[in-house]
Amino acid sequence: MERSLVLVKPDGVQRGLVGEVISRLEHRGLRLVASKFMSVSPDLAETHYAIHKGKPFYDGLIAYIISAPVMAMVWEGPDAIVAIRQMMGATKPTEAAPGSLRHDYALEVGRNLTHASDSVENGVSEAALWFKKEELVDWTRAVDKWVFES
Ligand code: DAT
Ligand code: MG
Repeated sequence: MERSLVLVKPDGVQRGLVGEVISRLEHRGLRLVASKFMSVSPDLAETHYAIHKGKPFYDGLIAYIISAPVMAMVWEGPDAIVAIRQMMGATKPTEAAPGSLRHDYALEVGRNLTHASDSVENGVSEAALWFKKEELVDWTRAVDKWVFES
């Protein structure tokens, strides 16, 4: 079972798309582990996007992510990293596959609606960065056996 941090970024929150993102993740069969509606501090934004420091879009990216609240979540499932990245679509919305969230709801890379962890290791570390251990809920669903093969 893999875990991914998922953010509905400020544009998604402002545009009323939190429910749409959650709905798609639920319908796919992924299991919610944690959620928190929150303002993002500059410190958290800089740690989260540390890998992009120095790139031309970095300052704009930090300004964007702290500009309004986000919906932060952790979702899990088999191959959750690939499955969720596929649902988000390519970073640049005009390159995102039809049917993906970024294709269906976004136009610009600087307003691309969501974040999802890009590797199993980053899923673990990003979940730990955004959530306390006790905020991550281990649970089973009655439907798990109909979604997860084992
Ligand atoms: P992703 O969010 O698909 O994982 P990323 O980790 O490469 O993409 O970049 C993080 C965010 O930074 C991305 O969602 C939007 C912004 N970004 C990335 N590349 C950009 C670019 N070339 N111009 C402007 N913003 C960019
Ligand atoms: Mg990324």
